[in-house]
Amino acid sequence: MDNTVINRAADNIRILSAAMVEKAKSGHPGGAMGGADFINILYTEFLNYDPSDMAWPFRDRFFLDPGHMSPMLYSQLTLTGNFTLEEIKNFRQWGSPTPGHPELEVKRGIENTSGPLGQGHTMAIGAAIAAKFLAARFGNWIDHKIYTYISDGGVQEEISQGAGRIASILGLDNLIMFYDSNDIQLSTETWEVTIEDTEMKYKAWGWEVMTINGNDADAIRNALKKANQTSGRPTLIIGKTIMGKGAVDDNGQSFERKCSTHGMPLGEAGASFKKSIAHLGGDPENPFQIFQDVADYYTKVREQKIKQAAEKKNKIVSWEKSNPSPAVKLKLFFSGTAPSIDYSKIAQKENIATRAASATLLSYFAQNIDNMIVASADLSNSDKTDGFLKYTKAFRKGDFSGAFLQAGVSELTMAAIANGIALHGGVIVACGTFFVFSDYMKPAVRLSALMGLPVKFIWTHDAFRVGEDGPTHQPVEQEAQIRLLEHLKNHHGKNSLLVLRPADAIETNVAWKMAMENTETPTALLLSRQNINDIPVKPGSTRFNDALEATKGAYVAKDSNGTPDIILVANGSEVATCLAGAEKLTAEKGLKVRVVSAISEGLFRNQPKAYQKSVLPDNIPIFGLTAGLPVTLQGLVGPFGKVFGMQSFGFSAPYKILDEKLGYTAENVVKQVEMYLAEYKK
Ligand SMILES: Cc1ncc(C[n+]2csc(CCOP(=O)(O)OP(=O)(O)O)c2C)c(N)n1
Repeated sequence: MDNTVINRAADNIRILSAAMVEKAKSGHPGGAMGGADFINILYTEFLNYDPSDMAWPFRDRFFLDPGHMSPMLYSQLTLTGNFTLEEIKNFRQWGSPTPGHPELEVKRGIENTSGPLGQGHTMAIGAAIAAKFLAARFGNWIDHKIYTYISDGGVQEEISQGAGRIASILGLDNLIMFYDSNDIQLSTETWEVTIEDTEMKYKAWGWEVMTINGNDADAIRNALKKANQTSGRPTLIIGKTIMGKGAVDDNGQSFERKCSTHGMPLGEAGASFKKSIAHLGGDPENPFQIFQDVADYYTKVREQKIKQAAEKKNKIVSWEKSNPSPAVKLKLFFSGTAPSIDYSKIAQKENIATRAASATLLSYFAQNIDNMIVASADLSNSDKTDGFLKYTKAFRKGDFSGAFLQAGVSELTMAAIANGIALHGGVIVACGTFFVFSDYMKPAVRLSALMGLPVKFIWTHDAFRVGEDGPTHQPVEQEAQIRLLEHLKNHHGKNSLLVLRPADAIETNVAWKMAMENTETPTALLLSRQNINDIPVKPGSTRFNDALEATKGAYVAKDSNGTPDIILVANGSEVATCLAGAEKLTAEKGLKVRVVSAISEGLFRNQPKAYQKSVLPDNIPIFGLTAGLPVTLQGLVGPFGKVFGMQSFGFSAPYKILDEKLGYTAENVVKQVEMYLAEYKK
């Protein structure tokens, strides 16, 4: 095949990428210049998409892992007509659609936010799982491919271990990964930090692996053809590429394979920008151009892609006509609408742990929601995601009729996969583990929050009451940490994460309702290991109706007769402790006590001030009780309030002993409140 124009197009991508970085005076040109040949062939000859309708649900997807190689993606998407030259000239500038690292924008062909190495390709695995899940339900015409692009950094990140393992155990033959193996990274050459045989590693996991010259059009084409024919396993194409391909210095000598071109403009790195552009066939005075022959070629590619997509769309329309009710269902799934469920009808046993209440809901979901995937990192029987599993089965290679992902012990991988499932669309996703291990998941939770993905994170064993397992398993500072994301807005002005720690079983119904109906950001559910006494029903109400008030973030769970002398505020199981303390304060000390259940401070802060003041007036002393750090409730008690919380890591002992020793009893509430009131009145 004549590769003249293809190679010119790759050089054009190299020129645009180098020019973007040079103009911005910041960015990463070298990797982008090396990867240009692959992405160019992928987008012209293999990727099935509609350039005029990039969000078409049945497109192939391309997930970039090394976000620092954004110039390569933006340049590619400029050739396909999704970005303008003007926009890429504004690379990394305020308000431009070409930020330093790509930020999710499906309509323009950006399938995922990337930057933290390793997560991008793991999200691709999530998308591949979602595609298999939908194909198992609606037919093998859902056969789109998920392509992903990884670099040395992504391969070295620990998350790639979980991703590599899961992709192969599930036989994800709809996943094709290109490894841009250029032997260069940021500070060093790759040989200085690893001697691993990456080909053997992926083969050992069960991948199909090919090693090719990643700058050779024919080799790339052949590898992609072979990958597309591979069945039963994912494919890794190791492309040996040249960092900074085409870069030359002032003397016209090669300036390729240099660490310095990884992360700075060519000129700054020691190459000659102008000579490099000329060497690649561009105009050094005006590098932001698309060559005429390349533009003509891409016009044809564009027409052909639109035509091919139209053919597939027509086939889908015929499928829809012969399968009207699945077609309606599938549309509904892709609309992302929350399922309509009457949460008041989901009965709970009395005085149970909130993780057990969550299991009841998950069992209901498994039987009533057809597009939900739940995952657990080898704790399904403890985090009670087994409530879901009981009514379905785990995914197996070749069988995606189930809806449960046994992720193995890999919390970060699981969270990034959940993000990828959500990114694919058409599927609701939840994943569970112990709250203390949210530490392992945080980088993916952060990206989920940044992208506004409706992933549900189920975190059980929410406090020191894990008990005998001791401090390694007892979250203390985790709630304060994770609630910081409630204070942080996403780019659409929403709290970037909704964090819910329900106080009893029925509040857990409401929490799950809030989680399912929150289709715009991720939600975290913090659930207790131990049983909790239910909050008493208010006269003439139902517990569900009372608990519905949790949708405002905080509500009065039990009020005093007349203006309270003291307000106790808590969330989770400490609400029950506060209620017990309140009874004693009234019976023994004659105090009028209000108890507030604050499931989410972030949500409460979004309510009108009048509501906030009606729950927590600013002229009444407020006492907070938390099994987390005192700072968890500091914002709710205000400057003159007091919070009793943990001062240290937990301890290994039965949880009731811990409650006694650490002061989480009605008696200690009385004592602490008395001390606080004495201080307050001074
Ligand atoms: C989790 C994470 N750690 C560190 C970085 C900073 N970083 C960006 S690129 C890079 C080196 C990666 O080298 P490679 O993946 O080989 O890319 P190339 O040099 O080929 O462009 C590092 C350490 C990051 N983006 N993400």
